Amino acid sequence: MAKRGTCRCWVALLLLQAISLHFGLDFAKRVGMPRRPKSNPRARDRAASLLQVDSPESIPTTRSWNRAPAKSLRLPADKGCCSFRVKRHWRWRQMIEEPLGVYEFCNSTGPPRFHAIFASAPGEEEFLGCFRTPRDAAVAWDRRARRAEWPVLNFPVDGEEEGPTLLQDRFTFYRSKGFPYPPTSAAWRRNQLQDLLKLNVTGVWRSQWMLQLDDLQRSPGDELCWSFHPHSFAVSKTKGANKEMGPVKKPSALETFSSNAGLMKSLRTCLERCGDPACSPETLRGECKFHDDSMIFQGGGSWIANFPATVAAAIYQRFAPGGVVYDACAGWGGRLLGARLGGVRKYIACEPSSKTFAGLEELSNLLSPLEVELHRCGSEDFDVEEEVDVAFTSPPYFNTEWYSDERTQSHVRFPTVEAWRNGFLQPMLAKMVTALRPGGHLILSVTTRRAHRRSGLDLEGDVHQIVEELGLVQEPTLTMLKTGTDNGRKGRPIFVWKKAAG
Ligand SMILES: C[S@+](CC[C@H](N)C(=O)[O-])C[C@H]1O[C@@H](n2cnc3c(N)ncnc32)[C@H](O)[C@@H]1O
Ligand SMILES: *[C@@H]1O[C@H](CO)[C@@H](O)[C@H](O)[C@H]1NC(C)=O
Ligand SMILES: *[C@@H]1O[C@H](CO)[C@@H](O)[C@H](O)[C@H]1NC(C)=O
Repeated sequence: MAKRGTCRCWVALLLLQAISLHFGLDFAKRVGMPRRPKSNPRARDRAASLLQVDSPESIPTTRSWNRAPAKSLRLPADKGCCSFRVKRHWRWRQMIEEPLGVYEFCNSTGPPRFHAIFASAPGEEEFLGCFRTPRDAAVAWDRRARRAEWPVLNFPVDGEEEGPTLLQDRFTFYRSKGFPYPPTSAAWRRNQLQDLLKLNVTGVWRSQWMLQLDDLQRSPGDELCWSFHPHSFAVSKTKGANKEMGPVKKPSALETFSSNAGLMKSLRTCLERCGDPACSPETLRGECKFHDDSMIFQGGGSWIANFPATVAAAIYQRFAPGGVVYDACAGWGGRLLGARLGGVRKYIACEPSSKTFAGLEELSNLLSPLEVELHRCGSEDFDVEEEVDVAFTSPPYFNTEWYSDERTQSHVRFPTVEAWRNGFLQPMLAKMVTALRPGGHLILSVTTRRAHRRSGLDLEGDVHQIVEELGLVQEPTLTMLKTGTDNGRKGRPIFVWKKAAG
């Protein structure tokens, strides 16, 4: 538990805070070692009242976002800062008590330094500087947080909440409630769909070839899709396709939640990076996908992503208005939901995982008047019976996501890169192309990752070679921008080909 200071100490800190704000960080840097401020009693009352709800579903969701999957933030190694290379190992007490936004790093030559890191926008982290003491870093972080009207702070003044003291309460709450699954009631699902149908999906086009959402990691419709796939939180990503040792699984969101370290890290970042003092189920689910279950702060969780429904809707609206579409690997339902939002007449798809298939069937019952035809099989074996206007999918990336151990999973049936390419990727693409009407479009969301290349899989290259051999003509590539502030730097490509008319 956090130590409580005396009342005098708290007043002194308030003063100090005001002075340091006034004179800038140089002053704060000269102040000695940090002392924990007294916790804000009102914040604690509010925290307590938040915890008196019966079900996690009724905790209000405040403004929040989830970050992009693990990436290492490049920190300047000059000015006495430490490089990012040394990962932070926590002790349990530190996890609860350390100020928000402060990361201790050190290198073999120098003393430890404290870096203040602020999440300035979805997927964007801002480096605020490195400091001699945690307190200095915490003050810098608070100052930035106030500018962003962050509701949780290290050194709160009247009416603000103190982050670290909330952690223990949240931890106890979620330990007793269990994993914060999304709501599943019919009424909740209907409301979600009603709201989604009000969206103007045309607005997702930022220019002719660019699609943009405020936050790709948390896009409209995701929650509705997850509601039908509670098993998605038990899915693991793998660390590449190591040929000798076989794939190494990362912890799933459920495993991260189940470990004390994973849950505490996730709750910390709900406060410090998502600005969600309630640590709502929605925010926490995202954070559990980001973190692993270790005492090291390194990301490392299984970021299982859905294809954004509104992006799919915008693509369908443009390439297949009122038409028939085929999705060879349906996945979590982002494109199925997108077909409804984009005014498609009929959606045909394959999905071999039995749990995911069941979820998609349930989702499709909600989506009339969209006609839905789902097939529980691998798409390498499936011939579409009618002509389609668009064949659009995001195929599994060999074995980087471990959806299920069933034999129908492409990476289980074809366990080597070579066999997977010839046995799954090629026939799937050939059958998609066959299904297309003359003048119809093949659309694929694929990227080659470093881990793929290391294990000899160049998904992007292979897909291009196969589709070219199938005789399609490539059209300009669409870019799906990752955040609202991205200017095309981090976009993900969506490739488009056209089948010759006549
Ligand atoms: C398209 S999803 C990847 C997640 C993705 N971002 C999405 O769009 O939801 C990959 C899906 O392909 C499925 N899959 C695996 N083997 C397959 C096969 N042989 N044929 C078709 N789909 C397959 C997996 O079960 C998984 O649901
Ligand atoms: C290691 O720490 C020393 C002293 O703080 C610093 O001068 C040096 O630049 C650091 N090196 C790296 C690689 O961070
Ligand atoms: C939807 O958004 C587009 C582009 O942002 C705009 O041109 C169009 O008028 C909007 N449609 C409706 C019904 O608001």
